[in-house]
Amino acid sequence: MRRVLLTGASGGVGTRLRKLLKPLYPELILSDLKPPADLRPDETFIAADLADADAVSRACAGPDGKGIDGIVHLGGYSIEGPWDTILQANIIGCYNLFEAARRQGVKRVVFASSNHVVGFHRRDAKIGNETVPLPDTRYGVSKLFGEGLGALYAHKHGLGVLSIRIGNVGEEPLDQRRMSIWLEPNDLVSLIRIGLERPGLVYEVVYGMSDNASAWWDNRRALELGYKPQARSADHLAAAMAGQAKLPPDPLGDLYQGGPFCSQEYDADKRAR
Ligand code: 15L
Repeated sequence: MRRVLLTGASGGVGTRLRKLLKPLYPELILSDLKPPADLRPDETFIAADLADADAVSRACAGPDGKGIDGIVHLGGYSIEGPWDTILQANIIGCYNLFEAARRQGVKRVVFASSNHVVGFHRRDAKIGNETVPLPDTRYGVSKLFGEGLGALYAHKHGLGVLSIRIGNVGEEPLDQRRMSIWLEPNDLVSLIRIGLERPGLVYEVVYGMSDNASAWWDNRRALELGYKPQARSADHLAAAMAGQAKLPPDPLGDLYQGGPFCSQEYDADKRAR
């Protein structure tokens, strides 16, 4: 696995990953709508709008047109948004990405899915990767679509695909909800390496979280695939509680794993069932 394309390289998670992946994959190719402000001379960048199939195809051909081995697909719209935004960036964009990967003979795709695929599961439930998805937003639905595409391209077209249902990536858990779903960046790199390098991988879904004592997810599949999370959210409890104290009350969101993504636009209580 030499030539790896990182989409969404200019975003928050992309910025962290770009630095951590470069030593592992020296031929790392970065892509996004615009280059990172601090792009270094030893970094390769290809601009691509995910909704533009030709541009995505050019990115997957690599800087010299000789192709790439693997893709870490972080690109797209990373929170809830208007339908057309989600449609272009996450639905059409993800299709363009997998289709370009198939045509270019890319071996592996790591798809950055999200905890919002299962956001309407309650916090008092422990769920695995076979639990029925309950997306909490149009954004969550688009991530479920991406997981579906990944499964299709793995089983029908022979790509190896890992969907990581990422919790929240950062140096520390930001609040009480993130204590359960926090993913330290180096632990994300460990999961990405499994997706890019584990021999024989066909299609897998794992949860992207560190070693969180209050987790709502049974991540045994990730452990079976060799994941050994190093960071523990319990070591950052004080920081998370300080963040929690600054949040507005959200009794509805507090019931569900997706938190504020569930309470946003919520009006189910206004209908008789
Ligand atoms: C996500 O999927 C988002 O991309 C990120 O911005 C966070 O909001 C995260 O979920 C979360 O649930 O904390």
